[in-house]
Amino acid sequence: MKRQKRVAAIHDISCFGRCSLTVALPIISAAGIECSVIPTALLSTHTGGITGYTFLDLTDEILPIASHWQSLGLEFDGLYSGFLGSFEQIDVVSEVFDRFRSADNLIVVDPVMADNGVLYKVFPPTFPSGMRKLCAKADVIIPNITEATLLLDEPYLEGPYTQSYIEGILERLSKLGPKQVILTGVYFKGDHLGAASYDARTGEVSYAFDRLIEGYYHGTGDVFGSALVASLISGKSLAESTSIAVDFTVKSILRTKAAGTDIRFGVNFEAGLRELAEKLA
Ligand code: PXL
Repeated sequence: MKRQKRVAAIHDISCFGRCSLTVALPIISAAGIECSVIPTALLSTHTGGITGYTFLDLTDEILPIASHWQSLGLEFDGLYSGFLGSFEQIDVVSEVFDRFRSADNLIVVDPVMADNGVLYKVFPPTFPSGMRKLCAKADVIIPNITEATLLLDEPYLEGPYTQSYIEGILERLSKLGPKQVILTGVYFKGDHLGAASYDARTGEVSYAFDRLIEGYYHGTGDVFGSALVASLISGKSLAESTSIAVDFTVKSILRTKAAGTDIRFGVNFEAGLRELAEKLA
């Protein structure tokens, strides 16, 4: 019998606020994929627009967890990293990738570190150069435009963007190592926002756009990344997975906007899980 697909998600646990593992677990599980976790840090909430949060760095737990898994002979179809709890964790997660990489599994790195032109205040200025090394180990990376420019050591530019600028970024990012790159926060002139994907092996670029929704909704990068990983591991193509992830994220934002809840508390992705599960079944 073929083993059920299995992903290891390597993110923090923000106990409240719908991001990282509290998003990755339900979304990946909804696709019928077993989701194991390596928590990178434990926080009472995420750090976006909320003060006074608790923070426990779990760097020292990561390799012992990996070693125990290895002793059990566990294998993973995907490894998916996101928010890391310390600079040192970059090398530690890189080692986890080395230990669990196989001929046909997928390593996905979301280089969570910045947005709107600024590096998150919890990270030192050296963080992007470390993240660049981790991205070099990935098969797929999913930066937003700010993260992409930090990875490339290029100045951050405000949109609207041109197609040649976006496609240049995609190509330069793939030269760092990952053969597939998905860039989020892409918009040209008009009221559409979405993601661009690039497969360096075929040269194929594709775009998935939806309407632009005003406001900064927290955790949407993790909702997008988790839906993307769920789709890719379910066997959908890069372009189709990108479009499924954009659709899932936009519907989650629209539901949240209609409900008028605090945008720091994450988006209502839960109500979209059934539809996602049906699409990926
Ligand atoms: O969604 C990204 C993210 C994940 N985890 C924590 C964060 C953030 C973004 O701010 O603070 C703890």
